[in-house]
Amino acid sequence: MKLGWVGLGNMGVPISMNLLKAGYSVTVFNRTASKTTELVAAGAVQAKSLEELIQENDVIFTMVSDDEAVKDLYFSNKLLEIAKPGQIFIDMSTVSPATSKEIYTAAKDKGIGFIDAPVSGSVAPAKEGKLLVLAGGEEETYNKVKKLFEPIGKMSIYLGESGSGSNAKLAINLLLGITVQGIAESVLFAEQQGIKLADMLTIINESAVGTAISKMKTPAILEDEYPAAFALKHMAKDLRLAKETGELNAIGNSAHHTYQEALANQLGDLDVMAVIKELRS
Ligand code: NA7
Repeated sequence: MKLGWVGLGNMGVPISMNLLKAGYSVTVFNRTASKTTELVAAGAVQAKSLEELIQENDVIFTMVSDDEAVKDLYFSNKLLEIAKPGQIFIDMSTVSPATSKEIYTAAKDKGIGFIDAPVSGSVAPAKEGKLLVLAGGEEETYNKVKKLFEPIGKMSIYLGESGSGSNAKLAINLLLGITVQGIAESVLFAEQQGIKLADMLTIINESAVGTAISKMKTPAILEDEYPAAFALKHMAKDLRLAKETGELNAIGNSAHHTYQEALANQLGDLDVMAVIKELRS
C-alpha cells in the first residue's frame, strides 16, 4: 500500500514519521511546504501538488486543524474530485461528526472509501506510536486499513458508522478539557491557601485522582511555561463542537466557557494546560 499524508502540524509530523519508520512508502504534502523538511529528510517523498499526491497513492491520510480546513481540502481543493474509485481516505483531524458524515457521503457517491479516525493522545504518545485511534465508517473499509494504525497507536477501535470516531473523540476530549480545568482549579485553590505548588502537585499525583494527564502537565505548571503539546485552541474547538453536537451539563458548559475565554485572551497557541493562566487572570 502506498500512502499519502496531507497536513504536517504538531501531530501530522510524528504520526506520518511512524508510518515511514514502519516501512511504508509515504508521500507528504503540507500547505506550508517548509514543514515537509523533517519527513523528506527521513525518506518521505514530497508531492508537488495535492493532485500528484492523490494520483500516486492508494490510501490518503488527512490531518489538519478543523472543519473548515478539512472541508477546504476535500471540497474546495477537490480531493474527492481528483480521487479514483477504490481509493481510501482517512481523516485523523478532530472535526464535527456532521463534517465526517458529509465527506463520507460525498466519497461514497464516487466509490471512494472514507474513515473518520481522530486520535486520543498528544505529541508525546504520537511520537511513541501510542495513540488511541477512534474509527468510524464502513467496517469493510476499516478492515482494509486497520493494519496502518498499528505503527500509530497502542490500539484502534472500530466504533460503527461514519461520524462515530468523531463523536467518540469529542466525548473523550470533553473529559480531558474538564480534567485539565479541574487540575488548574485545585492547584489555584491550594495556592490561594498558601500551599506550595510543588507540594500540591505531589498530592494530586499521588492521590486517587492523580492521572497520566496530571503527571504529564506537572513540569509545565511548575515552570509556568506552556509550549503546545496539545494546543488550547484545539481544545476550545473540540468543546465548541461538543456543545454544537450534543447536550452539555454544568461542568461541560463551564469548561466550554473557560476555554473560549482563554482563546479570546490569546492563549490559543499555548498548551491546553495554559487554561490555568486564564483562571489566574
Ligand atoms: P496544528 O499543529 O495546528 O497543524 C494544523 C495543520 O493543518 C497544519 O499542517 C496546517 O497547515 C493545516 N491546515 C490548516 N488549515 C488548512 C487548510 N485550510 N488547508 C490545508 N491545510 C490546512 O494541529 P495539530 O497537528 O496539533 O492537530 C491536527 C488535528 O488533530 C486537529 O484537528 C486537532 O484537534 C487534532 P500549515 O502548516 O498551517 O500550512
